[in-house]
Amino acid sequence: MAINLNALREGPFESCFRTNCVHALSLLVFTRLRVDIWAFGTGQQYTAHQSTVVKLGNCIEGVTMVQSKFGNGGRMVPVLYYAPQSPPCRSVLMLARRIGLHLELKLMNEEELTAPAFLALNPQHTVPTLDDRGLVLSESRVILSYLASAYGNEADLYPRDYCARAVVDQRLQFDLGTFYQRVVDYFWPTLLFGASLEPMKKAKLEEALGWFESMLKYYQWAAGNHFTIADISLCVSVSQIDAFEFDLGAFPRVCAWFAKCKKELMPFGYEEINQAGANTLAGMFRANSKQ
Ligand SMILES: N[C@@H](CCC(=O)N[C@@H](CS)C(=O)NCC(=O)O)C(=O)O
Repeated sequence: MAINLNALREGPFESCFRTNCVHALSLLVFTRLRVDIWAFGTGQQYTAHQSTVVKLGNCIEGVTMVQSKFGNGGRMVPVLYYAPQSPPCRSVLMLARRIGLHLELKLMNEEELTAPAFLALNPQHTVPTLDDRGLVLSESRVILSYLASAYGNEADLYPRDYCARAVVDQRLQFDLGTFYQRVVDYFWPTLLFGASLEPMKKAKLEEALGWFESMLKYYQWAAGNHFTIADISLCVSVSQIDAFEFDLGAFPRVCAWFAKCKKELMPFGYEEINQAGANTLAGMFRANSKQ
């Protein structure tokens, strides 16, 4: 089946036409299984594997939309290497549910993480790791933005507008480098090794919570007036300290936002994915802090 170029000018394919690939490329969908792209003038044909999608640069948006329009029949679905209790994995799993993306899940144990085959994919041996037809990504927040861009139909989840997107990216990086990092710094030595909790690290975490409290002053959600992937990432971080019974009483906006996030994510696995994982880590924390 061929898609008429003009028919692509509207609806979900419009973004392809905002880019300069419009004059150079035509998209031809031959089967439900494959998207083929012909470069005008060159006679060259590309299939929509990741490497060619990258070569095609700006056309990536149009290609992925064609793919999502025609579903996964026969195609490889993205593979997610994961561990259910891992906070960064929980955010990716909830996003996948939210955007209706089927992932092939590969549960990883410690031994498998350092096996040569996995190290070849991700030398850092961390989960989540995503393999989408050869595009291998670690770092959950990057996976969130990639999946929302490539497969999401909800414009606000990871906005295209570069100003709005920059705010989302700022919040994601605040979570990665500051907030969630301080959660790990404070709780993980006890969780993993039974070490005593350190008051200085608690103060650092409270400081980060105070900054997040200020960010919520002017917006309904973490990165603006729409629910975004930054809410998913930060919600997982806050849910973890909540499960550790950390007192959030001094941060009323964080508490109100957290309650809204739970409601928003409830249909997308909040209980079975996120709360269950948070409870598992909280159980380990309690057991180790008694030793
Ligand atoms: N910043 C990374 C953190 C990934 C990470 O450290 N994952 C942990 C599980 S929560 C892991 O894979 N640990 C196993 C290891 O480092 O070998 C992300 O957000 O994806």
